[in-house]
Amino acid sequence: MAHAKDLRFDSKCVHSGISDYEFGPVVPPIYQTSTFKFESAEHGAALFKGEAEGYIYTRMKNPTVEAMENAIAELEGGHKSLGCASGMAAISTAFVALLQSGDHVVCSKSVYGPTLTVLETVMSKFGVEATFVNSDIEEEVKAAMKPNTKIVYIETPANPMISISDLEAMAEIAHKQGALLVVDNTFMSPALQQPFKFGADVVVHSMTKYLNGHADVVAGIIVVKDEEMYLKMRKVLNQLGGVIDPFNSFLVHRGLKTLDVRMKKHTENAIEVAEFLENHPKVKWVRYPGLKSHPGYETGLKQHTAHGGMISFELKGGFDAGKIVMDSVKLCILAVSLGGVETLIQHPASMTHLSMGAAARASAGITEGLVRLSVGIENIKDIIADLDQALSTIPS
Ligand code: LCS
Repeated sequence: MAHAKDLRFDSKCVHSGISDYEFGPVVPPIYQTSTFKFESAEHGAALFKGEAEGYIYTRMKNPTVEAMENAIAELEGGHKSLGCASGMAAISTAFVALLQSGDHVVCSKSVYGPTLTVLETVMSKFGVEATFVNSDIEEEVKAAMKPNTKIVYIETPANPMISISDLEAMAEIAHKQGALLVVDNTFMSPALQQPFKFGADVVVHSMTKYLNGHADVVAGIIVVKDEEMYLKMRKVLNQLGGVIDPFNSFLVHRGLKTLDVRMKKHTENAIEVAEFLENHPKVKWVRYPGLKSHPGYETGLKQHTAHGGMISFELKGGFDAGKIVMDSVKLCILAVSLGGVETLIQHPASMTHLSMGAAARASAGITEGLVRLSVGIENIKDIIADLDQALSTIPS
């Protein structure tokens, strides 16, 4: 078989990270073991010294985990990747590995709530300072840079405002100052956007979302672009211990096979839902990267190949109307998280972005009436019929 590197993206999804295993299985076996037997005392010592290739202990390295890590590095166009217990484990491990006391981070205001909270309440305890900016406005990012800025951290599109930051411009600003650009690529996945192509230094994901795609795993990943960075991250991850386990790795690797197909269907459905909402009399505004009304529409066209499945919208009736819709949907599920095959609906201000606090939400433009939709792969007519009936329950 051709090496996965030589294949097109949709073929890579199916074949990346797969090698030859004992008995010839076509998918990687689940090596559900915490530890590995040494051939001899000498062999064990050689493994620990790094003089022999092999496995020691699952927190350090495991073949099932390694197979999934190789697949994602391949899909993102990175050098190697590190499987983590959750998206937050990936993000916090990257912060600990890359920062030290006295360093400064420029972070987007519109990021997943706990990412902002980790910088503000955890990293700050260790002397790391952060400035939060609207990273879709380049001037704000430039103005926030300091001589001790070590990381520019963005999500694009960002959770939950779906705001789009220019990856190339962010890389240029960061690099000019000797800082790294760290990108959370959760909302797009490598099927639609590959931040390394635009100058990112580190890519992180909540694999809980599109990479796994089936709402049955919590996991994260850090993708790096060179061996030096890999060794630095691996050392910290092994020591802090927030690693993914073999079974979850197996599930994510299985989910990757349909990533390209799923992202196409998510996008196809989301465009129709966004247009339906934009034309609905009870909807005030809609944020979706595929709508020309999105302020980042043109920037998005430069860096993602399709617009993805995430939509935020505000109802004319504000929070009360949003609550009625969330309590009236029948097909769409009222739940946080995103990126699974089922359509989910949630309210960022009282749910995913509660931990940020009202002031930070207001400053990031996260209104109290904002509703977020993760559009699934169901039949589009069923999704729209459900939203239509739910919207009709709002009193005029
Ligand atoms: N990054 C992004 C962009 C996210 O949306 C999330 C979780 C994380 C990182 C953290 O990943 P986790 O640790 O949960 O695997 N986002 C969620 C959301 O919007 N609703 O529930 C979780």
